[in-house]
Amino acid sequence: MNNLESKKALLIVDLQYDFLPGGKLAVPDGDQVIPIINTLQTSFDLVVATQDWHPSGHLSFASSHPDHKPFEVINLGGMEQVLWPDHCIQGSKGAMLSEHLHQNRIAAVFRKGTHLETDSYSGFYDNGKKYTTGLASYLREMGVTDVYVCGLAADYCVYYTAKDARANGFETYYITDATRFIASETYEQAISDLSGIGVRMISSDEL
Ligand code: VGL
Ligand code: ZN
Repeated sequence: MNNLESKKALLIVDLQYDFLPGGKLAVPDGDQVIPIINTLQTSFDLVVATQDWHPSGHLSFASSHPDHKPFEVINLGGMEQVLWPDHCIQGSKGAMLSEHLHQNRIAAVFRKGTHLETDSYSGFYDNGKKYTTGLASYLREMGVTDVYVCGLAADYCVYYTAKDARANGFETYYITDATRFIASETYEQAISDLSGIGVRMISSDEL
């Protein structure tokens, strides 16, 4: 794995209290990835994190749509939108990265989901690709060639972040044991989509 021409970045997606057990949108067993990711960090040239960071009243929240309940799907700005419980509100405890995640080696944190009217699963763009977070330019400027994606949730933000990393031309790896999903159906779909576009599935013990 030690190719001198490559520069590997670890992208830690949304390791925030609201996605961990006890959080507003808890991912089952989400906390189990933290020790794995802490160990992994030392094998990378660059470690970057993303942070879901919604204003209150965000239109991805079921609470913003009085006729709907969490996990229902609506049409929002021409796209299918799953309605979520309120989560990761800017400045709240639930939006903080877990204190159990080692953060000393995190060089930058990219915040997403900040536009009221549009959701953003990917760390690179919002779902309608109207706005960029600057992550792709940053990784390129840092000379990164290979991106390894982990964190929460496997079937939403980790999936879309891996997809966009690949679309941006990075050699992309999805670390299967360093992520957990919200639902098994969406997870199966995500894995098959990613495999179809050349994202490689890898386990942390191969790193
Ligand atoms: C996420 C749903 C809503 C995630 C973020 O981090 O996977 N999922 N917002
Ligand atoms: Zn969100």
